[in-house]
Amino acid sequence: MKTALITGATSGIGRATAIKLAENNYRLVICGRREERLEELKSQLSHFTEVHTLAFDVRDKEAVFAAIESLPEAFSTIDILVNNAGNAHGLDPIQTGNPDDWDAMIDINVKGLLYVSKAVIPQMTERKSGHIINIGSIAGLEVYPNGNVYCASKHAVDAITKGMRMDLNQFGIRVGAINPGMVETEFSEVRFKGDTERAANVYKGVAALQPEDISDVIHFVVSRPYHVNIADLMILPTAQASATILKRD
Ligand code: NDP
Ligand code: 8X3
Repeated sequence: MKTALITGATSGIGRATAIKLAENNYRLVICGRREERLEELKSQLSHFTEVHTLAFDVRDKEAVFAAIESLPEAFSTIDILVNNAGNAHGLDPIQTGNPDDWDAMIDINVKGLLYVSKAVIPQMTERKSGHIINIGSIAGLEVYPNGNVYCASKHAVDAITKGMRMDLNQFGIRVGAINPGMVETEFSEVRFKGDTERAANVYKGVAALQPEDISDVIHFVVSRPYHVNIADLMILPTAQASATILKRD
């Protein structure tokens, strides 16, 4: 049985991925800051598979390393790392953007992903096997107005994914990116700081992707034969043609 560690498993894409992998017999380490949600998901999934929870903030370097270090023997060999934790904070032009939002996006989406990877990669290089999936975004492939720093953080994820694939090639480790377009999750609620009406408007009239659309693909990617690495995928709702072109009904 393979073990997958998923960051950001308390909501949206990460939660759906945990459910999909549990149903398909992967042992899970589910991570996030909201401990109650982790425990709830654990009890929901425990009849499918073994689940271990790790509550930590990916911004906290020491906490990240301590959490991975604390894994009990049965969960300590990570075959698959899904670097999913992340969010947009704000949607403002650069001249009025809030530096605290910038810090959050760089610290979580970029540095957090690096810390978790750094904590897990040594065992993969040692074993000469492993699979890292980084959740990027269409925002990592295009820049859109007011997306400035969020787009920069996801462009960084794109660069880090490519760099990881090169550096880890000699160890036979698979590295790939999944770059979704619009997915209906708590993403917009976080971006607009709890303004649920503004968040709901993002998805109004658009058949947005659902988290399960992405978790299906993640399951497909991890279940390929080991010599196949799905290196890079962009997944859009049919209603979306680019970061800014959307067909609203
Ligand atoms: P959600 O807001 O639904 O989920 C975000 C997850 O990230 C939560 O589980 C949250 O857990 C976790 N997270 C956020 N900050 C931290 C932190 N500091 N430390 C640890 N965990 C954290 O959003 P999505 O599911 O949509 O987002 C998942 C990923 O997909 C992100 O990387 C996002 O950028 C990307 N993405 C989303 C798209 C969309 O349209 N929704 C499109 C393209 C990419 P907790 O709060 O419990 O810590
Ligand atoms: C999330 C999708 O278009 O808001 O990464 O950047 S978008």
